[in-house]
Amino acid sequence: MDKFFHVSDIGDLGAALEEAKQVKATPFAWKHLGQDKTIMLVFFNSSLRTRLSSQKAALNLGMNPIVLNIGQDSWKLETEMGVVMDGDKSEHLREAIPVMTSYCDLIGIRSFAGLQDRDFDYNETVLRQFVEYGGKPVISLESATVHPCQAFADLITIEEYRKKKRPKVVLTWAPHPRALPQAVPNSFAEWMNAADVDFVITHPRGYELDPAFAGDAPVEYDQMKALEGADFVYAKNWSCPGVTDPSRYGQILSKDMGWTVDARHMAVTNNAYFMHCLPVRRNMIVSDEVIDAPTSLVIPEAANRAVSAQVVMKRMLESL
Ligand code: SN0
Repeated sequence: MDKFFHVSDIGDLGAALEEAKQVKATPFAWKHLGQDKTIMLVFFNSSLRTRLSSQKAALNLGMNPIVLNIGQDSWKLETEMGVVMDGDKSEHLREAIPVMTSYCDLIGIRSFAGLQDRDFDYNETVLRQFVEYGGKPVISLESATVHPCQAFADLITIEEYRKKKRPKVVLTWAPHPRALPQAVPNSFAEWMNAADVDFVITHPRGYELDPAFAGDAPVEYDQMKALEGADFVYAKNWSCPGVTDPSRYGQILSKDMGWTVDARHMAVTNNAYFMHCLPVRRNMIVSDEVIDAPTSLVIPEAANRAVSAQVVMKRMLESL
């Protein structure tokens, strides 16, 4: 495996879930794989789970993690080609990437969508430069359009808690004060479409996800109707993906607090588990009552981030 962006990069999901189970049971069984190997974790944006779980996964595999926070610890980096660098950015990715990858064996990048230019974001302009100029296996630690480590951890969690072979999983949009990327819902949709689940998406009109990720998943605009009989409720805010109206890309179209997942919503589900990738805005995305209930999986879901990251790094080390 030389890149981890999409569900297709992991191959057979049954095998990946089986491997996740083994990694979780015996996390130190592959320490030899990472001996004398280095992973560089590059953050253009804030992180808590991704940073810590990636370091933990690397350490479990015997690897040395190096973490770099761009703009704080390093020079500010220019990401666009062909610009006159007369602003605050001192170095171009074109040089910084091969320099960084000369010191490591694997590299993970966090680089959120800028939400200004849909083409720049949806072409994964920053990540693609790491693939092109880095020459080392690349993991997306949430890039412009995907967050595969999160979606894989979500699938592992659903696999652990499901009470039936094919559970109903509902991805619901929920309100947020800021414009957020679509990476988490894009990847969640992509992975759920590939998994053995009955998947439904619900959001206000205008929030349609890019078909490259949403595929043929049914969209139900009536949130209550979508939630009926759900076994897992996955809440997330995202800004306008600009599918139906490209001029509104990255904008907030609704702050309707009627979409905040609360006890009224959970009451129509099949005693569903609540999921969210975190960080979560309490009483915007989800009521205290729902996130504090025993059916909330947010903590085990976050814990599984170390498992998904370890499976991905293990596979990359095995194919070096
Ligand atoms: C990010 C997002 O893509 O939605 C990361 C999620 C893993 N979330 C945020 O930026 C939330 C920031 C906030 O102010 O709540």
